[in-house]
Amino acid sequence: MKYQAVIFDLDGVICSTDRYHYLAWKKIADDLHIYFDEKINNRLRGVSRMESLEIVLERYDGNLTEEEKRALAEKKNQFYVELLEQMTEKDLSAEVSKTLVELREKGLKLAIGSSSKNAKRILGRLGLGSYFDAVSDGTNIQKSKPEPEVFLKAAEFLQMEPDKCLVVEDAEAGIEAAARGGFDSAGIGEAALCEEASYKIESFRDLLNVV
Ligand code: B16
Ligand code: MG
Repeated sequence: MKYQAVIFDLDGVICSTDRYHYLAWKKIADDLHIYFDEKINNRLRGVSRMESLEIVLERYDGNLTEEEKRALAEKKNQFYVELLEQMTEKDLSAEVSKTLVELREKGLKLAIGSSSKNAKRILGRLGLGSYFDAVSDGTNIQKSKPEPEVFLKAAEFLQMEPDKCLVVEDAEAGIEAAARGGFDSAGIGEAALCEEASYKIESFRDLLNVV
């Protein structure tokens, strides 16, 4: 086997919370009369909450203090967390769940590398609360993707060197983070178009052919 561990991004790889992020940011944008659409939302993938807010505010004419910005980010998160309440174990696809089991049966360690501060809440809702060998997320990093910190921490938690781990990502920022950290990466969805991705996969199951 080429790798001893797989580090998964969460939003967009293990589950689809992008719709909830979209709806929550849309509410913030509408309140401020800022134009916001799915295309802009795509730029928020893998990016931290405060950096996402800055992208949303690119089309805002007024001036906001740091305190006002923090309040907006907090409000967005409240909407988002309310939407997450709708998630259940049924939101974990059979393909993802089967593939995780098969990867583990091959002897691979499995970890999460997510920019989200809600990662553990989401894993809990999906019934994966204690499934992974390590969870590195927005709560244990200073710099989010495309900085490699979240993946380097995941490797450290697993006590593995980056070259023994494969990162799976749906966002360009995540593929770049993996490359900067010395990890090979598998790009899925939009990230499959990234030149820097070591492998381009069409579906989650294809990972079984990569490791
Ligand atoms: P939160 P990932 C990322 O998760 C999302 O893709 C990104 O859209 C979001 O802004 C970021 O988490 C922070 O999320 O507001 O919940 O802390 O793709 O790295 O798993
Ligand atoms: Mg993602």
